Amino acid sequence: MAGRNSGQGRLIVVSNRVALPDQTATGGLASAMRASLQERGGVWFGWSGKVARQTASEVHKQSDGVVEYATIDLSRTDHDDFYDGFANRTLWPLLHYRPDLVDYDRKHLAGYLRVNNLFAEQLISLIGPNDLVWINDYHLIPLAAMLRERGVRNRIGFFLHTPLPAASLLIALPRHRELLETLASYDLVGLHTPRDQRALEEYFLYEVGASMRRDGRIRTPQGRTFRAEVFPIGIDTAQVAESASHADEHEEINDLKQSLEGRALIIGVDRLDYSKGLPERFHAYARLLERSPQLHRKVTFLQIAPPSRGGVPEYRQIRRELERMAGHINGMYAAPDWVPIRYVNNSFPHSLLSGYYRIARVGLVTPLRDGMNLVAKEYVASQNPDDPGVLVLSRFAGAAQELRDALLVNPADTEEVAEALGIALEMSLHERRVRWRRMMDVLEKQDVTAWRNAFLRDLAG
Ligand code: GDG
Repeated sequence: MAGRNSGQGRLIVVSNRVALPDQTATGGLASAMRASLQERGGVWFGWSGKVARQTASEVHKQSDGVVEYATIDLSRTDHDDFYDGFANRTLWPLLHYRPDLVDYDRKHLAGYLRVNNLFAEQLISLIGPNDLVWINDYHLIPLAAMLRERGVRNRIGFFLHTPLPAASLLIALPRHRELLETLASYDLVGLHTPRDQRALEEYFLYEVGASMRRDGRIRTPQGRTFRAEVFPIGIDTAQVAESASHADEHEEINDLKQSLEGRALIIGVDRLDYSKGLPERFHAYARLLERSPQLHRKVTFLQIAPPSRGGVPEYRQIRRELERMAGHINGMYAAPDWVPIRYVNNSFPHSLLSGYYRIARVGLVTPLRDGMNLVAKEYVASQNPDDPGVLVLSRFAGAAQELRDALLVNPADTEEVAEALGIALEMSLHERRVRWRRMMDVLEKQDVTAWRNAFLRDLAG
């Protein structure tokens, strides 16, 4: 009975990638969907993460008693054109305000549409009459339109986990209307911030010729109506706080603490992605060391950056750049008994991450653009209430709309970030507590369960 819910249909979550029960979820979407489904139950459909000789026509099913996982494999060509190609070389940079990195190739677009059609074909057999269908992220924008073409009348919602830039940027995408107009096939489109919502409304008003109805629905010239609403995603705040409070039980956490020998720790945790502003962050830390010799040997910066999307050239390039920068900064400032930057390319279980966050005096989260940024929220939720650390946060992360008590910075302003680091390291216990409490209040109220419930209530309503 996975996913049955008091007489309603089931919840069917769709995302490009499914995090199977035995896999670590290292992305924001996977972390959030796993938390959303675990409590409510339902079906999670998407790519298995496996590249097979052929795109499989067969759906693999498994269940952990609460969630039913339904996955398909993709062929090398489909994976390369759809995932590495159109999703991650065209849409991702565009949505993150990097038109200079957009690589448009009709072959990739064809692969994107092919895989979305394949998803629609396989999904249709899983959808029952009253099921709610919740499709996630930029990989699957046209999926509702393809389901509608096949006669699906269920309520279908879409959540975009990335930012949505202004219409003037979106129109740089060749054939943008063919893709973006399909958003009108959803009943509800969810976005992280009011700015993203406005961008979507403006795109439909000025590019598509849609109008706003009195009830706030967008009406296309063809007469289809849908709503765009703001649902800032949260984390499982209580669970992260609980896990962090057991940090001392992990040998790895104690090892890190001991290795610091009393130095203050600055921590960054990001998928290795150019949107996360890592080179800018390294520069700012170097600037801090340059302007504050008294901090030498008193501070350590730990950057955890598990590689992602290695099939895309820009990701391989930024990896090389960061290795070079870390080497350069350590070469400039290291002493025989002190390494200023510890740069780690591995991923770690969440139980360890929350412990690492907890012993860090500063959480340094400086994306150039980010839909929300869950790491910022996890850092805050992991703090020791008696002696909390300080969050330094980019104004361009969606999280900055809610976490007003972080030290907000422009990540491109090296001097400003270096200054904020200096302020964070010296902040009084009283001020740290006041700021932390206010941020924690937000995170407790707007956790991942509240996010999911608000979205589903709205979709079902
Ligand atoms: C997208 C949007 C939006 C990181 N390293 C490890 C690890 N992680 C986990 C973190 C966190 C998640 O991955 C990263 O989430 P973010 O939100 O920071 O970033 P994206 O992956 O880019 O997520 C973003 C999000 O979707 C949700 O809507 O906030 O804007 O870009 O949960 O803890 N997890 C583990 N080991 C690691 O080494 N287990």
